[in-house]
Amino acid sequence: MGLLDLSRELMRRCDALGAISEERGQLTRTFASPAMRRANKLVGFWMREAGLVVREDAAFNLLGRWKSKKRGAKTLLLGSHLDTVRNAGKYDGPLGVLTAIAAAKLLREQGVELPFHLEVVGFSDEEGVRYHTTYLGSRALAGTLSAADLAHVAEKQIIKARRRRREFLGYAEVHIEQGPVLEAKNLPIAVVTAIAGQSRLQVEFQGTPGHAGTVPMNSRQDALAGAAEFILTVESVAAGRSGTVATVGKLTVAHGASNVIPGHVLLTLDVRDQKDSHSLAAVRTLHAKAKAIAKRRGLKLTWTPVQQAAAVPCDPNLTQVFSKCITQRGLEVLKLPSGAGHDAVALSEICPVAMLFVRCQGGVSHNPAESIKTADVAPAIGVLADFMQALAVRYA
Ligand code: HGY
Ligand code: MN
Ligand code: MN
Repeated sequence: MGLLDLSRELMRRCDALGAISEERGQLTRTFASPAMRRANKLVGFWMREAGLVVREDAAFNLLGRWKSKKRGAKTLLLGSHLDTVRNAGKYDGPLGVLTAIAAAKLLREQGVELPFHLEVVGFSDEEGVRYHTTYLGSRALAGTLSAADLAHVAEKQIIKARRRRREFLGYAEVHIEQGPVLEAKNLPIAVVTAIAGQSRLQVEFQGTPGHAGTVPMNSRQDALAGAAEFILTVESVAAGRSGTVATVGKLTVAHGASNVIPGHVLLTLDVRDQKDSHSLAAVRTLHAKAKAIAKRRGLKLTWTPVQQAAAVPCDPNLTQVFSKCITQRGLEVLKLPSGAGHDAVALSEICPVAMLFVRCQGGVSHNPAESIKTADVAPAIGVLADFMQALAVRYA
């Protein structure tokens, strides 16, 4: 099968996978849900069709293995995640898994023998929608989950997915850019230099629930009004710090009703920067501002860090191999940092990591309007296959 046929097939597979959801009328697949099991079943079929030996590990990660004949071979891990955010697009995650399957299929059909085992992985929980902590599947595989990480996870057995630390020679991931640069430069793919760090927190404002019709405005402890003031503060603090982004993505009003003054509000806070010192400074500033708002409004503030993921540089050697493969295909090498988090962050704890970005329309992602072009998938599959062959020369 040539590159264009493989790309067309991949696009059809993204459509089929995009129809597997736990929510009617929109694409949502969260950790360990029945929809995720159905997705693993379908992708597992495609892995087998490419000649890979398929299994699901204890963390519900889907793994397709192409065993090398070389004794004592290490393993190259390629893939991305199969879970999604709510009301997601169909390429964030699946593109990376399906590109890896296509590249493996291309090399196997060419009769290539690799001096390393190849494993294609579909991680089970990169987005962290279910437990608000990201990289659950990849951290389980990397063996870096702490007892604290597992405290709120029902599926304790995921810790058994842990692999040997020295097993992998590297991890590479193909992912949509989720930004506008490739489109602006009119390039199909780019190589990733680093992945932003992220701080995920839970913030609660507790006031006094009351009757909307009888409590005078100057004697209210309105938790939602306090949260609203904080949310606008998050926006203005981040807007004032170049390179820092901050988002309140989820807001829950307890016992919400139109005629009740909100007494308890829970919100999520996501703060990122390519420099950890910058995002940590922004979190400290926002904590101080939240305290001041709570004090002035007579609210109780509960500030709970949920997860701190450090910024991760991609491995210069693997990145150089990707750059060479891009050049050999006659394409310009563009190097981009990633503002989005990826499973490569978790894998970087146990092996070198590298990433390839693929252009997506308008840079739109975490949105059903997410879209890519078949013509851009072809060079991604080709470069990934070339990457594997370049490493085969190095590890022969
Ligand atoms: O949040 C992120 O950056 C990724 O989509 N999980
Ligand atoms: Mn993703
Ligand atoms: Mn995502």
